Amino acid sequence: MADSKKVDALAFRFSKLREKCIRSGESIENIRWEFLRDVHRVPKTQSKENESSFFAWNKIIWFLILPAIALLLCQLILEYNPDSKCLIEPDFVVLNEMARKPTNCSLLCEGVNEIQRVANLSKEEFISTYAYSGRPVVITDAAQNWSAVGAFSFKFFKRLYAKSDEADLDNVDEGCMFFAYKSGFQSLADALRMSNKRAQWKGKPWYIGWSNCDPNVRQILRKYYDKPYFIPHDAETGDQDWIFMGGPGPGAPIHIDMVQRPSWQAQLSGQKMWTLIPPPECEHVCKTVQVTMQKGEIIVLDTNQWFHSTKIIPTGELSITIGAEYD
Ligand SMILES: O=C(O)CCC(=O)C(=O)O
Ligand SMILES: [Fe+2]
Repeated sequence: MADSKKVDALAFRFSKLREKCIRSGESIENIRWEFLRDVHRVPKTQSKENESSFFAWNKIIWFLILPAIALLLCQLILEYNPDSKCLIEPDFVVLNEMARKPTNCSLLCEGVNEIQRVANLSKEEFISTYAYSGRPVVITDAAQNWSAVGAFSFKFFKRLYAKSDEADLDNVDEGCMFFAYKSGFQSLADALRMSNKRAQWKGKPWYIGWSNCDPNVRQILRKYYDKPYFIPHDAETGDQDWIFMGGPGPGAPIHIDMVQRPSWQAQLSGQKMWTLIPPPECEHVCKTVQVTMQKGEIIVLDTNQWFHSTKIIPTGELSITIGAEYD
């Protein structure tokens, strides 16, 4: 098998495993970023280089390859007995890191000291500078006129899914995802059933994310937003909407994704701070950058290349975002 095929096959198996573990309610919060930084640390002096890379390789073998074999074996067992549990909990930072293609640091992040905020972004400039380089950008005027700003709320989603006959909210088989983070909810249905008190941020804090799989819901959602104006006509946006919602405090913990394409995300309510960390192999030329998204702004970034985490800023409003991938 060619190398790229192997990577694709591995990526496919890991993404299946990820879905399976999300379905079985396993937590994906167990992040070992510090460990990964250690594995990839660029040696400071030439004399230590060989020694460091020797230890780094040992670490890679012990901490990445062996658990991966254990996970693959576990997956085989799960094929025959879906009720069994994995001995080793999958750590998606590590798994995605293993399947990731090496980054072109000068294209992605070299010289990026802060995330650019731009307005009136032409399609041409979007394509030449941001669309496929992975360089993050915030387009400040991109979602200002969408009716989703102001219309989307916890109640809006509760009513929307209650109305849809077809929405099978406990079913994630269609490639539909639900991220519970630390909320304790088992599914989107479970989250939408939370008490009014908790929904109004007077109970246990929560932050959730999901991708919508219901075509009726998709049709309604799209009445409230447009394809962002800077995305070229012939560039497709993915047919899955991703929604993230929750109150002040931690949002998504640090992770890297393994989705097909780069994505945009519009801030429709509240404010959210993003932290983007360059991949370890780019640490010597690239910096960690942060940006706080205001209502009506869109961020574009390649979540397959930047490690990222989010934090909701207290403003008195829930943070609500919608996003999609583009081609
Ligand atoms: O919006 C968030 O809190 C996280 C979003 C995210 O991880 C993503 O879009 O890849
Ligand atoms: Fe992500």
